[in-house]
Amino acid sequence: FTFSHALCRTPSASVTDGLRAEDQGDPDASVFLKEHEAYVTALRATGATVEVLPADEAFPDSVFIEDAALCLKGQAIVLRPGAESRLGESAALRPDLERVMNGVIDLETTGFVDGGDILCSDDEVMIGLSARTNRQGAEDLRPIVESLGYTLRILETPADILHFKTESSLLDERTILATPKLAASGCFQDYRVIHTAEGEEAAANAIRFNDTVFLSSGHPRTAEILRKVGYNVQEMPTTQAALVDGGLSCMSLRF
Ligand code: CIR
Repeated sequence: FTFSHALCRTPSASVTDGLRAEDQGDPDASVFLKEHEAYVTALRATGATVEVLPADEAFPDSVFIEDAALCLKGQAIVLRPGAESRLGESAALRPDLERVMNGVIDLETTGFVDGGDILCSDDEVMIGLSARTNRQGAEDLRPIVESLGYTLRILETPADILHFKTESSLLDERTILATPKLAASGCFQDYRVIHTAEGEEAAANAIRFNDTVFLSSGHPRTAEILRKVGYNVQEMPTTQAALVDGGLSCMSLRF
């Protein structure tokens, strides 16, 4: 959770066509832009260098840059997102990864992996199978992450959750914030788990970025729980990302 850099992408005007499980109205592209700017500013305030790539109108969901790649130990692994409209995001991002990372490794697979299904600690990469990430993709990722010194654990993302990290995030080396529902699957037994407060499940898509835990606004009881155990919590509005099933972790690659 200590990072010197992040890579983000400006939300496109086409974000109004972003994928969503349930339609609660289109996001407003200009409000999205403002929330995104605040996000970038907050990451920078931790001391990190944050590069913001230009919007890519061809891909409505490209603001959710985390799904197209995984950054580990200075290397970028170019993934294969599982939604048809998002498959091309990887190739579009690759030249930038070549430029900013020490090396780029392509996930060669006929399967699929979305970065949102991957939760990393210092020594372990957990990958949740979901509607976007299948076993073939996960198995083909295994040798790559093992060659970088991590163990890979394949888990199940419960059926009605988009991504594994929609409902979990790393708070520190041994602590995970998760919804009671995801934690109940037993996948975090080697970690200390802090549950989101009832009715605040969306708070689980948080990010620990250097000294700060960024939490989506509107989850006061979860914020309180985290502050009580000593985390420095900063709340950030994600109202527009939420309309297209996105949250804080999806909007950056951290390295
Ligand atoms: C999608 O359905 O792919 C986007 N609308 C949301 C992606 C959110 N990404 C993430 O949780 N890592």
